[in-house]
Amino acid sequence: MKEKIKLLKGDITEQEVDAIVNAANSGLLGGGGVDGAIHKAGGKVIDEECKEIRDREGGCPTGKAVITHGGNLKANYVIHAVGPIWKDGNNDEDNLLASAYIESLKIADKYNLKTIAFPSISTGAYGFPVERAAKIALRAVSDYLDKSQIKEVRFVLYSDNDYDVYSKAYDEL
Ligand code: AR6
Repeated sequence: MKEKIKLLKGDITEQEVDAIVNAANSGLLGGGGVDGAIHKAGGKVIDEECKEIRDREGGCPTGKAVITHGGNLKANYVIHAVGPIWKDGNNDEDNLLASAYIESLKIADKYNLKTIAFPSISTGAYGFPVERAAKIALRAVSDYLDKSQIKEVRFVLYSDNDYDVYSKAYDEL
């Protein structure tokens, strides 16, 4: 359901939604990029709950997601999704990327969350080509929303180029 998807340019840490999604790593250790920004803005609650999940479950596999509270963020929750590291496109990268989005939305539905914001997972440090990622992300989310209680999904793009790429993919959806 494409109509429930909104694209905007901005900083995901400032979004007033039920949950923001983090582009995390399997160790849930924090890092650079959007992960670093979310851990910094949310504060120690996020670090502590990530550590609990790491101690209990050993982290989060690629293509899956876990949830913590949002700490000092406006969002009540952070869903930490782990996208694939891009190699050459022949290592299941497309499916793993779609899965990172879908698993995040499944957790949101389980927690009865209605508004969710995503960054462009895997297209920074993990090197996934953004044109290809935008098509996969929008298709996966749009299809999932056909059978979900979620009211709005925002893609919060950090650069003008990413915003343009996602806009084109949205128009072609
Ligand atoms: N709001 C929205 N988008 C942002 C923000 C922000 N505040 N900051 C960066 N981006 P990346 P990945 C964009 O590298 O490729 C981390 O170290 C950024 O411009 O954050 O999934 C993790 O710990 C890019 O378009 O995530 C992992 O080890 C997008 O977010 C690894 O990087 C994703 O870039 C994950 O790599």
